[in-house]
Amino acid sequence: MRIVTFAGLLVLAAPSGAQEAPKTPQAPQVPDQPPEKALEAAVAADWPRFDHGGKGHLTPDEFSSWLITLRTQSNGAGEDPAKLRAWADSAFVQADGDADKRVSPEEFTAFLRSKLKK
Ligand SMILES: [Ca+2]
Repeated sequence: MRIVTFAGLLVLAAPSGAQEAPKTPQAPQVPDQPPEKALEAAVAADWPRFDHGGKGHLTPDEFSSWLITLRTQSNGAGEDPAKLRAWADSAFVQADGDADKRVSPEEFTAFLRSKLKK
């Protein structure tokens, strides 16, 4: 009996709440990337495929091939190549904000962002 009583005392003496499982912090919710970040990440991921030689900018040809690739991915193939090229050439002028005939990653991202907002 003494042992049982002693055990009972221990239980009674335990501070209330000690039996609760420790609170595990909620895993932080990982929100979907905001579109801006997703866009930057997508540009960064694909940049090496189109910036031949890792120059850090796109030539008009590289820009056109990237843009036409993106457009073909979303619209499917079958558009008139000459029209696509003319479209891409005019887009290059829009994207090349400082008109140095090169499109930097920042210019490219800004250009795509401006298109996404529409
Ligand atoms: Ca430029």
